[in-house]
Amino acid sequence: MLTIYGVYRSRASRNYWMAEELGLEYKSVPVIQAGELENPLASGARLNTLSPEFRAVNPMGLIPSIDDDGFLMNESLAINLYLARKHGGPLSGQTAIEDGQIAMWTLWAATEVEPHTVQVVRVYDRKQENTDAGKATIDVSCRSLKWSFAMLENHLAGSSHLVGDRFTVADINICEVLRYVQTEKAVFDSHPNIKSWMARCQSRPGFRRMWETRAKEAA
Ligand SMILES: N[C@@H](CCC(=O)N[C@@H](CS)C(=O)NCC(=O)O)C(=O)O
Repeated sequence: MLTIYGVYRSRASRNYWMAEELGLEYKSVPVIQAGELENPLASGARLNTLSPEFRAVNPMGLIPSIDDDGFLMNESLAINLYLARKHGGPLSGQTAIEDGQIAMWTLWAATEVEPHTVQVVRVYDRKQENTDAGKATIDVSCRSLKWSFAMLENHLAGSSHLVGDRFTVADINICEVLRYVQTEKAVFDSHPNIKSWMARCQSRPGFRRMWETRAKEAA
């Protein structure tokens, strides 16, 4: 049985979406970010990223983690690659070239894209999007993403999805990293191929189920 540790309002959303796409049975353990609690180490505090029980699963104290029949694993994007490899099917690479492309897109998302998109989502999490400092951070982050967006836009001009002209784990991984800047409508309006690809990915029943559960999650 697969257990996913982490609230839906975290990078665990990627793994919940993946599990939904694969039709897996899974258990969710809603570990919350310690910063969301006043006193995360108080006795009786909600299970959080500082809780010793969770640190036994991930000593880094970061969500998500999984326990797949005793196999513990961290790192949201790598977890999705593992689940794709384990369960096979169209979401996974079918050839060495597709495996290479999926790894390339995923590492690109982690190293070139997410460091910038996460800055934007943090501004909104702190409700600073209308402050001068918040606007400046959003502006710098979006400008840093210029070449990444240009490259992806160009790629999607020639194919419906990232790899093999079908929906794969690469689409989940990249779509989730880009979701953090979806608040910046002008960026997507000026990249219509990315905008319509994201809409296609996010209209899938697997994403919708994850998103609805996320919306109902207690804050
Ligand atoms: N590279 C990691 C990053 C994990 C991460 O930073 N998770 C955040 C939540 S999205 C976290 O657990 N932060 C710790 C905290 O807020 O206490 C991954 O992709 O899994």
